[in-house]
Amino acid sequence: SADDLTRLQSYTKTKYAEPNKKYFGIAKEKNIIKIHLESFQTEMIGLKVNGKEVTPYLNQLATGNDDFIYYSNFFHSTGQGKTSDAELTMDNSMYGLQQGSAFSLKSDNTFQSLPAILHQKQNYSTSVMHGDYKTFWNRDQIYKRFGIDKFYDATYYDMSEENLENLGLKDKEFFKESIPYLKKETKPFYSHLLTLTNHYPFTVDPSEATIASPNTGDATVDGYVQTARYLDEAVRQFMTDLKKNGLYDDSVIMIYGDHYGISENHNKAMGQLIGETVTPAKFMDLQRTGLFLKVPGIKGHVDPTYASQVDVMPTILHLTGIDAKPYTIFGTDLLSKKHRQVVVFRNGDFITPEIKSLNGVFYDNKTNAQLTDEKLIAKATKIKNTVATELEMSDSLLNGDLLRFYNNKEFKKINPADYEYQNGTV
Ligand code: GP9
Ligand code: MN
Repeated sequence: SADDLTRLQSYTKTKYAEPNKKYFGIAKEKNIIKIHLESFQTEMIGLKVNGKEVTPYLNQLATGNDDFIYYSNFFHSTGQGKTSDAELTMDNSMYGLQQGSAFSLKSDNTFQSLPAILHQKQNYSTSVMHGDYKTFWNRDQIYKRFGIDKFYDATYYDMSEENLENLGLKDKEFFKESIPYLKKETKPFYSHLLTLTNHYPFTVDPSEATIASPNTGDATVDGYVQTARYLDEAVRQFMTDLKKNGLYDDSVIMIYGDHYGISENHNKAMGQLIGETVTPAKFMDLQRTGLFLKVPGIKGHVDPTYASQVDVMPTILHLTGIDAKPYTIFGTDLLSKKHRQVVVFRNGDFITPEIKSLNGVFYDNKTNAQLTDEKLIAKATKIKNTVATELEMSDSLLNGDLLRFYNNKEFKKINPADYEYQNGTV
């Protein structure tokens, strides 16, 4: 009801973090290229297998000496909706559902999404590109509610047998074929490219495996190293092509992992790979999926701020000079002095620079030793309660479809009937 909306907004209002004046509007009307790394975990950054780097290109970006800010403590907050939860969170600054995928279950809801805001405020054209068919995760329905103009699905790509691996188009081919589409987008554009090859069960054609298997004896973990390398090469190739086509310099580029690739079932082999036992606390450390952010006018550096996918929307809003205040969102701008460093996981666990909360038990984040200090336990308990409230609020938003009651002066309601995703003719 409208009362539930009031309750929700009196909560989200308390989370508003003012923009940092230094960066507000610095990326106004710049193209935004968003690259979704399937199943990428930053544990691969800097990791060597048999003396060889798994992800040499991303490692280079992660030094901070390239053009990107590397957020080294950036986590996913996805649940059962996996990729679709990551997309929901990135573009709406809310959490996925406790059970199932909001893309499938809440596709008739009203949203006030980042792509729609960018379109309405600064005339961005918006698109998604992906080498799978448009009905997967119900994307062709929910994207209409997000106000996404164009959806280049598999029908826009050459899906010949030799171009496929696992769920769909191979990443290198996908990026190559996406360049002409990007070039045709009306500027400024907000384009979201979703990769696919680094997906369970992590298979790669032997002729395209450019790093030797770590031979842990676990096919999932072994394969992951090789598909992560393939993904790394695909991103490098795409960056080179963006530069060649004049799309690199003046664009905001963000690269992020969507969710873990390696589940608890593979803790033993993962431990062998990283040379460390994967305890439950260590498993939480492995939920870092990373954010690399290039903003014209901001020099590359490493930023250890704790953050998650929910924080991206307010960050992009402020970079483009749109105040996040009128929007009902949960994240806080990464560049704001008031950014909140509590990372909320979908199951109610959380992590801060100081504390891990896992299954009701608190740990020192650095040492992973159980907390004994009364003061810290009291502090952790307090945070745990706000985390529970936060998830409850996000659930109420989705389950009550609360944004339908919100007459936001700063947002023109989306009519899904205005959107239709044609098939490509490749
Ligand atoms: C499918 C792809 C994978 O199109 O995005 O989704 P996931 O299985 O990772 O949720
Ligand atoms: Mn995924």
